[in-house]
Amino acid sequence: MLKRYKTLQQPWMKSVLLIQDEILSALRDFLRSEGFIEILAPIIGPVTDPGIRGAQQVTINYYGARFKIMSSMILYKQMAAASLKKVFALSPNIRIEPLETIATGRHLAEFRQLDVENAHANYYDAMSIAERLLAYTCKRILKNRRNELQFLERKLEIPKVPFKKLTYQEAVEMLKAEGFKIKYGEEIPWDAERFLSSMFEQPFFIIDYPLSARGFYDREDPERPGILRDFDMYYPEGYGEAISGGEREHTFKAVVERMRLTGENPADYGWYLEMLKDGIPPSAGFGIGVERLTRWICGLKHVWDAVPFPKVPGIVSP
Ligand code: ASN
Repeated sequence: MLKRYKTLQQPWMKSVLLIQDEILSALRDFLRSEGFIEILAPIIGPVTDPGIRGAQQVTINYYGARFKIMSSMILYKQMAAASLKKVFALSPNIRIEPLETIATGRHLAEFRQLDVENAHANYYDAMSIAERLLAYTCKRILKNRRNELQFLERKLEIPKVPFKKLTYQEAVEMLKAEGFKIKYGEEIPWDAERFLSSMFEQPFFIIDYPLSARGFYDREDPERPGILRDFDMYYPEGYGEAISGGEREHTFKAVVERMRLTGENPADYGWYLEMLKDGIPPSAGFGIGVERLTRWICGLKHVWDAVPFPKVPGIVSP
């Protein structure tokens, strides 16, 4: 394998990084044009996102207290949205992914997430922002980085908005019909996710996950107990999950109940629960992984080819 500093000098890698630079400006330009304000995210804190599908958080000793490195800044963006209404932040997240995720080609132990949160919005509003954000980003790449795409032999089209929406139940039924063994209520396994994604030629949403599949912050539909007002967005062509998002459970009582269900200890969530007790507005939002977005736009086999300094699960190099 080439040393990383040599890889960075390869023409294909330069094309990827030039495309990524354009992706980063397109994401910011679109969100600003929609009235979102960029905020700086925390890197460590007493709490972080517990809903990370089997990955482990990293705990550090912070002046004698146990602090976490952000697995996502979701709880913090709710705080910011309570003040500025429409916010976004682009920040690194650390998730010590299980070793077997290396086989998916789409997991990194360190990645960057663009987190978006919109006070008083519902999950359909959040999906509308997400799909238009993706379409705009593709348009910008086709306009300003056409040569680099050609060099990578990637045929990219601007996806057509609105994207198709499947419910979780419909997705599970489609997968069962193809022979996958999935129980209603489980997360969609990695191999099934890849297969489902390969059945589509345009990005699409999976909505309305069951309560048991997600963390405490995705809001349960008051009209449909057990169903969450949330979504994932999938890239087509086998690239799999792109985005997770949803409406937030934001009342103190509901969040404490949900924490008990997911096995979280409310005592660990000091400032967050105090904030909810004081009251924050409802909100909805999502997070999109920048390296996976780059991978899909460039048509790369592995997500670690979509980042200059990758941290691949299980691979430790000096
Ligand atoms: N950032 C995602 C969201 O906004 C959550 C996540 O990364 N797990 O819902």
